[in-house]
Amino acid sequence: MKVKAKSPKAKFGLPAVFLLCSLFFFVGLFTFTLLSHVSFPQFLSGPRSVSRTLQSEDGEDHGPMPQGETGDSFIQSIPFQVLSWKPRALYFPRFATAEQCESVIEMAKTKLRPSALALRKGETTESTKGTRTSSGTFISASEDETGILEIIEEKIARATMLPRTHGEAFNVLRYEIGQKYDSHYDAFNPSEYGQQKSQRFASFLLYLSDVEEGGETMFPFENGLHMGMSYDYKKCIGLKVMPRQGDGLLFYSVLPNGTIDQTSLHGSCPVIKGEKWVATKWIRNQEDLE
Ligand SMILES: O=C(O)CCC(=O)C(=O)O
Repeated sequence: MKVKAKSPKAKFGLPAVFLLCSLFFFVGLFTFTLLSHVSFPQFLSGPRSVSRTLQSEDGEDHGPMPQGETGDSFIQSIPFQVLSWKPRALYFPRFATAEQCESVIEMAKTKLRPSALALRKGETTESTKGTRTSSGTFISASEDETGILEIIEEKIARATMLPRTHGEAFNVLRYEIGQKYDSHYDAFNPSEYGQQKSQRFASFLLYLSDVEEGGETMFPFENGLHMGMSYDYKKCIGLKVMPRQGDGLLFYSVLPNGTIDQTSLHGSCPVIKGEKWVATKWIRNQEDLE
C-alpha cells in the first residue's frame, strides 16, 4: 500500500507558514536598514557623489543655515590637520591645484631679487648677511590678470576668517640648493623693531613645489622644546613640515591675549636636493593699506 506524502501545509499548518514568511520579511528589513546606514570603504562602494550637506555622528543630515548679509548659502569644506597648538599651526592638504602653483611660479620667475630682511635696531644688511639666502618677489592679487592669486587669497581668507584686506601681497620665494632662512619671528617685537602701524598676526604659506630633500619649514620651539637652552638659530630642529606642491601651512604669531607667541619661531631648512618654491602671505591685525 502506497503511503501518501503529506504536504508541508498539512504537516505544519497555516500558522507555521505565516510565521516563516514574517521571519523572512523582518530579517530582510533589518539587513536593508543596516546596510543603508553603514558607510562602506570607498573601494567597496565605488565612487560617491559629493553631498552638499554635512552628516553628523548620529547620521542626521544638516543643510546650510540661513546666512547673514555677508555669509554663504552653502556649506564648504576645506580639509585641514592641526599640526600643533604651540604654536597654533594648521596644515591644509591640496589647498591649491598643481596648475595654479605652476602659474604663480611662472608669474614670479622673471622678477626674482635676493630676499630682504626687516632689520632690528642696530642691525645692518652686512651684519645679517646669510640669514635669508632665498630670492623672491612680491605680487599682489590685483596685479595678476589670470585671477589665480585672487582665488587663492579668497580661500585663505575663508580658511583663516581673516579678511583679505588684512593680507600683504604674496611673497613668492625660490630656494635653490643650500639656500635657507634662519629661525625668526614674523611678528615685530616693538622693543627690537620700534613701534609699528600694525602687527603680523598670522602667516599662510602655500607650497608651490615639492622638494626632493630638505627645505622643510621648521618650528624649533614647538611645544616649548629647546626654549630653555641657547638655541643656535641656524639649526634645523623641532617640528618640520615637508613642502608638498599645493599644500598650505597656517600658523599664528600672536596669542589670543595679543602678545607674541614665543613658540612661533620658525625658519626654512636648507634645500639639499631640488628646488623649493613657496608663496607666503602675512596677515596683519589691521587693514594693510600700503
Ligand atoms: O620658506 C619657508 O618655509 C618659511 C618662510 C618664512 O619663514 C617666511 O616667509 O617668513
